[in-house]
Amino acid sequence: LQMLNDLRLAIEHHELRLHYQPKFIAPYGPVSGFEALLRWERNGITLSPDVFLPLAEKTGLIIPIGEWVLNEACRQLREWHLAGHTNWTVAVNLSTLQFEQANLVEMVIDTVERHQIPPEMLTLEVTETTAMRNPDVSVEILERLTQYGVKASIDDFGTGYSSLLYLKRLPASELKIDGAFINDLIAGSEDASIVSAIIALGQTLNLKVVAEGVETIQQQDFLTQLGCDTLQGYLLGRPMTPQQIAQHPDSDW
Ligand code: G
Ligand code: G
Ligand code: MN
Ligand code: NA
Repeated sequence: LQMLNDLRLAIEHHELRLHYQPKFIAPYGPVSGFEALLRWERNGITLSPDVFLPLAEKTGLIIPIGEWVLNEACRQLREWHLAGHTNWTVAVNLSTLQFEQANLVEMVIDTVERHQIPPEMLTLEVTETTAMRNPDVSVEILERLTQYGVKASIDDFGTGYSSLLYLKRLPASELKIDGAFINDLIAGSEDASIVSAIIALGQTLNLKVVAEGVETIQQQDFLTQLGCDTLQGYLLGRPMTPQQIAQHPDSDW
């Protein structure tokens, strides 16, 4: 398979990039941080992770790729901090295989130490489905990471099967409502009730609630009314290169 051969070489050929999508404190900012989103520049075409991550996951290549992502995100975080953005955070997505790899905790701590960044500025996003696969183990892994200081976020929330008992025990600081509930969000809809319930759950469990996929002003206003803490989506900012972020005209960032 040509794609697999190319993907094996993508790291050493310097074809992987991170784009960063801003997250805003509701309703209008400022920027609280960014989610790192992987891209592969393959023969002049930018590929999204949906195209190559399933293959990376199946073949185990996600392990070196994931280490590259974490290292690059920490390097960027360090650079932003030195440039004065000392309150910007970066969130990195972890796949199931990465989350379950034996030396994840050591690898994360080692990377943070090497780049000399405050661990609190790094968030690890783990999907609800991944976190609930083996909840006792997830609690233990996240406990070690959060004791060190790194933050944890439960991604794509609402699409998995959470045990509320375990959700309560997971030492996460953030819940990300899956974009599927935000797409058609209007007052009075079924999605509005679900989103409202997730926000209430987050507040009860002392978790910051993030909405992703915010595309309209109506969604932005409504989510703010419902008490959502943080907003992310094309309305507020697309995934961008670090250069685009450096050139952003809004000083309120
Ligand atoms: O970025 P979109 O930008 O197209 O991302 C598509 C999917 O890929 C999302 O589910 C996102 O969580 C996932 N993703 C993006 N970047 C990374 C990454 O660095 N590692 C992992 N494991 N998943 C990622
Ligand atoms: O699974 P995860 O939530 O990590 O993935 C985030 C995905 O959502 C990425 O593919 C990212 O590019 C995409 N995304 C970010 N903002 C928006 C948005 O406003 N609308 C849509 N449709 N997708 C978005
Ligand atoms: Mn995510
Ligand atoms: Na998500």
